[in-house]
Amino acid sequence: MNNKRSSLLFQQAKNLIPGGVNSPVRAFKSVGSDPLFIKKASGCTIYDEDDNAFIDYVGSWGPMIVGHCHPDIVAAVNRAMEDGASFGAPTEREIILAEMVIDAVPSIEMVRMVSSGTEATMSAIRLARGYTGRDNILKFSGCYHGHADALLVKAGSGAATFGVPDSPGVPADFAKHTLTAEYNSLESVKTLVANNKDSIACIIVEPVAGNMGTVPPCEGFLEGLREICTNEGIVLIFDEVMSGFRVSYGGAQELYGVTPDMTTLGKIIGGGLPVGAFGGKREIMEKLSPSGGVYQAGTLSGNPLAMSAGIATLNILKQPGFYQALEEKSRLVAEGIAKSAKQAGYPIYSTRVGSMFCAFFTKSEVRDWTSAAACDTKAFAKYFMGMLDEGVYLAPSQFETAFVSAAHTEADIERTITAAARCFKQIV
Ligand code: KE4
Repeated sequence: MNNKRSSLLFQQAKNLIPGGVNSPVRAFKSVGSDPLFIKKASGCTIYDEDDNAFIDYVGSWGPMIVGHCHPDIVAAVNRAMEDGASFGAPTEREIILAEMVIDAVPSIEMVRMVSSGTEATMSAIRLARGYTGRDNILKFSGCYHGHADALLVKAGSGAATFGVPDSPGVPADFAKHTLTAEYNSLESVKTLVANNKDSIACIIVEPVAGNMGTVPPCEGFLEGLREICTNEGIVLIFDEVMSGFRVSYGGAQELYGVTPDMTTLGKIIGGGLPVGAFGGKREIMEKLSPSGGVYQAGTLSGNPLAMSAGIATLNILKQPGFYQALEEKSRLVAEGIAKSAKQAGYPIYSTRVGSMFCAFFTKSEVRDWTSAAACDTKAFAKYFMGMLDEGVYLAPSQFETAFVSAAHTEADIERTITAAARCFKQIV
């Protein structure tokens, strides 16, 4: 595949931008290749700077659930742009999107818009701390909630329940307030809660984990977290930045029937423009400035262009049959890839929730970070590069999720499965 222009641009970018990218995972480091520079996209196809075309399963890491350049979204953003890009003042579009989010998401009675998922989770944690008067938070290994200091923390060694920084630049004093449990292990949560009685402000969890690959919640896990938080006065936060409006119109909380106290959103509700949101019970949200004392702010929060793209996107998602059609396409592609692996004699562990799916390069079950981390990432890298050569663009890491959009056709799915069959044969 000719990627001469991408390579040239990458060399230029590396002199100007750290690592040549504005977000680390885009650098293709874990697959040992230079990244492709993307010029444009349409539907489920992206085109790089060397005019190679790819069937896109990254979808900008989730936002592009209706496909790239959907005419309704392009028109909405163009109309908004003609009225003005940003005012730093309240607008009617913020009310319209807020109402749509509140109508859709069971836990949300009030919502605040921000400009990224990181801002949403960082703000939700501060609000939970302000609401409870408690300092500690609890997260799960393998879950990613953006790059706020409190969340770039890993479990302390041995019996130490306190967190330690997971990145230079995060003070130990911050990290010690973050406790880390094992995903799908209520026992690990109960132990930490018992050892830190009445000091935990919130538990934040991806109700469908999408940042260690796609890992569904085990039976009873979410219900168990709900019970623990209710009994202990802990704010339960579902980080649905990825799963929100993805696995169903009401998100994972609608799909699994478990209602958190707060929810964070992003990605899809901005239709590809910068957005994040956090919302929940009125009694919690009203603690937020200026109605309450917990401070949070943002120059471009509720930006008219992002609101317009979000409104147009949700208007498409709420059409009857949207998720049923997406479910069928997603089932076909995930099962087709798993079948190709099996026929090639290469064992993968395949997971899927709605239009989020993952092929784990392991023959064992994957239910948490420990089991995900045991995957053969070298074999995954070979598969990734093979699929790229076949014209299929997957996330450049074993520990990410693939996304199907409404724009993927049966022909795209057939091509993907055929490509996978060839790639697995090369790996065996
Ligand atoms: P942003 O700040 O990247 O908008 O959102 C952070 C975030 C929060 N919560 C969840 C569940 C997320 O998945 C994310 C961001 N997802 C990654 C994909 N694994 C974004 C890709 C990137 O970091 O470039």
